[in-house]
Amino acid sequence: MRMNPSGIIGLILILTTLLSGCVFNPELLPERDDANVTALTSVEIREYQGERLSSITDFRENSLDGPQYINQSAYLLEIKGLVSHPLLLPYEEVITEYPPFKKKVTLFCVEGWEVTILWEGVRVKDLLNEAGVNPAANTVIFYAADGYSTSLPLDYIEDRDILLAYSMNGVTLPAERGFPFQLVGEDRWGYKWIKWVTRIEVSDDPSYRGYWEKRGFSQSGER
Ligand SMILES: Nc1nc2c(c(=O)[nH]1)N[C@H]1C(S)=C(S)[C@@H](COP(=O)(O)O)O[C@H]1N2
Ligand SMILES: [Mo]
Repeated sequence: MRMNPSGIIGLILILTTLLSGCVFNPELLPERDDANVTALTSVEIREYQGERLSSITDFRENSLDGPQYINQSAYLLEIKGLVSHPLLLPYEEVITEYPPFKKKVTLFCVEGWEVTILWEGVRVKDLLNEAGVNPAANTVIFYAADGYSTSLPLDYIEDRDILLAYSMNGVTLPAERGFPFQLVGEDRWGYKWIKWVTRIEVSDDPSYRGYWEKRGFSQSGER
């Protein structure tokens, strides 16, 4: 039987999502004493506070260079730029040393689809505060493993408690969804929700343009 390419991609996505659920290792989870944070499970949550959530397989994978497969033990999150002490943080350190938050937020892609997911992650501002933000800073630029980048105002990141998510619907982000981290760019178009984040640069250049912004999409990304 022949399958068209989108059928094959869909099948691969479903299989890899199922597989990542099976090999999900609870040993990797941080220990928490925060009673508000639900322990992560390998089965995704589909309802939160009485409302339906989308499935983590409802996304369309149309990233610029396909899914990135990041090696967790080699991974380091770099925080640099206008900070008093740049940081290089291993995955476990981000997850265990910073307070966890969760939020139900909808991602809207400019292509006309949307997904509502329960995200869990750390606040970007908590990472930035650890690095010590220079008072001249006004912009945060994010870079990813596939060469993608985007930027957002520092005020937005701080005032809105913007999350760097490591879990969606109670499941660790699969590679297709941006493991180890995806930015939860609430109230901004999906192209601001950078996946596979490797570097966060604090800057005083509000005119920096990321991948889609350079190609004509709005700099603010406001919907
Ligand atoms: N690194 C990286 N992040 C990215 C993209 C990308 O191509 N590369 N695409 C963006 C776009 S356009 C959207 S709509 C969201 C959607 O997430 P998804 O690809 O998991 O569906 O990811 C965003 N983050
Ligand atoms: Mo998108």
